[in-house]
Amino acid sequence: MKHSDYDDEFGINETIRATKDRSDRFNLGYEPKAYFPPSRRDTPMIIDTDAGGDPDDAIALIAAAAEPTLALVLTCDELGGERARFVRRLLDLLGRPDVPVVTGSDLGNTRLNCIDGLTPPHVPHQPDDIRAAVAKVLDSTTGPVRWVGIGPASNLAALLTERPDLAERLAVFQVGGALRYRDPERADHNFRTDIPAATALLGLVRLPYLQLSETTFTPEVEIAKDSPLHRLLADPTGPEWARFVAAHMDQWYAKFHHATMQHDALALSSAMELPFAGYYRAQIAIDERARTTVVPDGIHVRLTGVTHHEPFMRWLTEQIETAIAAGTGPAAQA
Ligand SMILES: [Ca+2]
Repeated sequence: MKHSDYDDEFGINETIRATKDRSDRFNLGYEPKAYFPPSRRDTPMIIDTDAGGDPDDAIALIAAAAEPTLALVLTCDELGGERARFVRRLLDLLGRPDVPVVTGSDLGNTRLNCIDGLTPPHVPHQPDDIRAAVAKVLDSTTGPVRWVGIGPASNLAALLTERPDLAERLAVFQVGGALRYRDPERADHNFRTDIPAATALLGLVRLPYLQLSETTFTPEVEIAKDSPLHRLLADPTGPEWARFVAAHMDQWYAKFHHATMQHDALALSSAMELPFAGYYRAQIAIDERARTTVVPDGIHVRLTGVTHHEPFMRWLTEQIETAIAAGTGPAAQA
């Protein structure tokens, strides 16, 4: 595997530079090659989602469905399999019946249900063998596989606890962690919903990309009730998938909040190597409440830094508009 300074956890580039300096001093002619990480843009992508609560997951899935690399969708914080049925229906309507959906961890929570009665009864419950589904994706390539965690980390923690060696194959982008959470007494939603899983993730994943809560806790990434984007999705003359998502958003607006912030599509965009969120290397600790802090000898991670919300939202809007123009979604054009 090649390395850049960005990936230089073990100081390899530093060593090369020191060797080059000594070589130059003693005229030994050592010429190091440059080290850069390979692009992951064409590698398979797995999405692990708690879709059906906050609609930002469903919005992210609209954009993800246009990606030929989308290989698998897992659900977490399940509602007895209803999140998986909802995702199955959404991907089918978006023209991606080829993408398997697997029912993942069920923590017994029922509060975040904004899909009540939406998925038709004929959509079957989805299989629940995560290990087999992930193995199939890993077996399809010898290179890395992208893992986009946009819910609690239960599935990934269970997988890597059993098979820690798989961490070498996964490039993990996880929405989770916070350095300045709005309530100092608790952690962000995804990490506090499954604290042991968040702790295991940090212990087992090699250099995860953590999208901190404060990165997207801003009105700049909101889709509000009756905003142009909400109205576009709810248009009665639009495609069925769009009205399906709009009905889901309506339950969120009625039960929780007048707007939804687009946390999850930003993590997707980072996995797609789009330049909206910048990451920097840091060392963090996680406490018994899953709150994260920067500490000198902590776990090596990447954290979101400067983020360009306005172009991100323009990109996301364009993804949705393109999908609507295509009817069943951009994938139908292929
Ligand atoms: Ca989510």
